[in-house]
Parts: sequence; C-alpha cells; structure tokens
Amino acid sequence: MSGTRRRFFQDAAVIGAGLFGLSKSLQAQDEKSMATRPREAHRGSGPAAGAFLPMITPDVADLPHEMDGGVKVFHLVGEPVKKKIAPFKTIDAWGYNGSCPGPTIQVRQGDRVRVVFENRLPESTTLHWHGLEIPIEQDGVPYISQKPVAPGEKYIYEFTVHQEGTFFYHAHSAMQEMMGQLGFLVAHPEREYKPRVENDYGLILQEWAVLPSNTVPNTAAMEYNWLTFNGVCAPMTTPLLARLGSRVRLRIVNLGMDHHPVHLHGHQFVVTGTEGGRAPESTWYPMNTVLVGVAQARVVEFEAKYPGAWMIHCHLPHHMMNSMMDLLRDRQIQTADQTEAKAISQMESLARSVPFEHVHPSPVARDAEKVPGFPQDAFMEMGMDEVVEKPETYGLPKNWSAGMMGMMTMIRVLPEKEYDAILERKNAPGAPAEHHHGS
Ligand SMILES: [Cu+2]
Repeated sequence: MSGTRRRFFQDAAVIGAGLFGLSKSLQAQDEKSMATRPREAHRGSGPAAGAFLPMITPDVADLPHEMDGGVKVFHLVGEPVKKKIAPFKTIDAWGYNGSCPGPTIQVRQGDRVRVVFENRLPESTTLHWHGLEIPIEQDGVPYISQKPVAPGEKYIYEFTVHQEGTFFYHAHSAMQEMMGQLGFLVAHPEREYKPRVENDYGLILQEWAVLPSNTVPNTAAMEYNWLTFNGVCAPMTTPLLARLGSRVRLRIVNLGMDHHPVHLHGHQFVVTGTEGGRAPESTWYPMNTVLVGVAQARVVEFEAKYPGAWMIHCHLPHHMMNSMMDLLRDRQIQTADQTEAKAISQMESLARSVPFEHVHPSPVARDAEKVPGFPQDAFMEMGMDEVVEKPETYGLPKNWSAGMMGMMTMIRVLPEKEYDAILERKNAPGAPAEHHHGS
C-alpha cells in the first residue's frame, strides 16, 4: 500500500470521527459493545463513524475484543472441540475458543489488531491470516516466518489491516485445517460499500470424513460424508432472514478438499467480492450459482425480491445429503436388492440415537420394489422439525426439515410483519440462544 493511500485512510478516519463528533475513546467503546452485545440490536442501524454493519455468522459467535490504546485485542485459543454437526452426530473436531469453525473476527479497515493466541492443542500449530497483506513475521507459517507455537504456549500476532474484504484465519498445517481450524476475519471498509445492504451473512464451507460409529474425522480421506455450513449440517443450519425488498450480502469461504458450487433459489445475484476484496461494479453480472474454490472467498449480493423460504446449498449431489456412509451403507453395492424394511430399519436406528420421531412424509408406489434402482431418496428424509426448532424456523411448513440435508441452508424472505415477528421471538427474554459457544 502506498504512503499516500495509507495517509488517505488515516485522514478519512479522523475526518469521519470529527464529522460525527465522536472522540476516539467513545468510538472504541461503541465498537467494543458492538462486538459483545447481541447482534440483532445493530441490524438496520444507520451508518455512523466507527460503526459498521456487522456480518452475522449463523451458528457461530463473534470474537469479542478489548481496546489497548488504539489496538483491538482479541484472544484466540486453539483447542479440541466436541462438535454436534447433526442431531444424531457429534464429532471430535479441533477449533478455537470452543467453537468450530472458530469465532468470527470483525475489524475495520485501518485497524491495528493484536491477537493473543494460546495453543491448547496436543501438538504445535500456528495461525495464518489468509489474504491479508501483513509483514512476513505475522504470516504464521511454521519454520518459515515463525517458530511453531508449542502446546501450552502463547504467541502474539499484531498487524494493521489496511485492506477491506472477506478473509479468514487458519492453522497453517493441512491436517489441522481438515480438523476444522479456521474462522472468518472480516475487514469492514472505511466507507460503506454501495449499494448498502440490510443484512450481511457469512458461511464457512467444510467437509468431514467420519465413519459410522466414529467421532474422529479422517483427515487423510479423499471422500467426505458430512458437509457443513458453519459447522452444522442441514436441517441444523439456522435459516438466514431477509426483509422483503431488502438487499442481502452473503460471504462464502471454503476450506476443504472440494470446490462447492453454491446455488441460490429464486433470485439472481452478483459476485461483488473475492478473497482479494471488493470487485469493481463493472465486473458484476447476474448468476445464481457461484463456484467457491478451496481457499477462496466469494461475496454475493442480491435483492430479496420474492417472499418464501429459498434454498442456499452446494449443488454437488452428494453434498446435499447427511452421511453417505450411514444412509447408504446397504445401498451402495446392492441397490436393486435393497428392501423397504432394510431401508427403514437403518434410518430408524439413526433416529433412535437422537431421539426424534422418524417421519417419512413422501409416499412411494405400491409396487416400488419391483423397479430396479429403488429406493434412491425414499426413506432418507428425516422430519425433525422440533429437534432443530428455533425462532428462525418459526412458521415454516410442517416437515420442512425433511427437505434439508448436508451443505444446505435457506434464506427466508419475509414481508415486514413476519420478519419483525421472528426478530421479536429472537429477542424475547428466555428465547433460546442463537449461538452455542462451548467454552
Ligand atoms: Cu459441495
């Protein structure tokens, strides 16, 4: 970054603060409370100096920070995490601060950032800041830019974020990445992007190879049977919400072994950014499926024009299922011999472990078993509306959860009244917490 540009950002920050009459400490305080208060309070709030529209990472919490002079200080702990990825599957992942993926870090372009990192893993690790232009000493590559952080040790990263965009942090060790060691780092721009959005959401794409009756991911696998958005499989993924007619931003990050074509139903979007930052408007063109390659970020924006519960999902067919191994264990090699009784019994043994009522909402033909290839999707749907109920699922049609599997979520585009009714349920005292933060 050139000195002129850097000076410009510094000036802009000062001018911004001056314009809105905020002292630096007030500004800092505001930002601090922003990160620790429930995010709902900031939705739809107008732009102000020092404030930004925070990204919401469904099912993952934000990492709070404190100020040390002009530095935003974050505490990140790498550690093993028991992660429930589906109502009937808990795995032994690794993550940060009890969360997998790790908690979301949100900063503003120009911020000085310090991350006090503690390694509670059983082996050495480092933290890499994916996409950030920072000094080599902060790059987090073991043996090249630093000594690995030994178990029980702390390490301090500190840098200035001069970019804007969608970045992420991850362990710079392949197997640790596949155990789940990554999280968002979003740098909000000095000047709000145009056109402005009402909601900004983030999804992290991960894949896991965990055999039936096992809990430890096989990080050397080349085939994956569990696919997650923000660490959970549908229907556990918390639906995104949009007010009808509003503009939505969706940031998608992929760290796994596969590329994922992420598809949005019923709307067209434009790609407004990549892992390198905001893309110029002249590059935007309509599409509804974006390929998110490994190590990439894709930011899309769209007008939520049509009311309804619209799917957002990876379109690779096998990524739209929960555990190929569990669901198809008898089908893969003897599809035609599969009996209805066998198919039902394997689903019921899964259901018993939750437990929830095992619902097969869709009918099959009377003579279905005479047709070679039957069953395919029959008997795999598992209605579990009550198990995954939360304010964001309020009002969905009965058995909605039977239509949701794998790397899948939905955006509920809602007229004003219904939108507000759900927000009210979310903010009601005693409402179930949106986020589960293990430690
Ligand atoms: Cu996929």
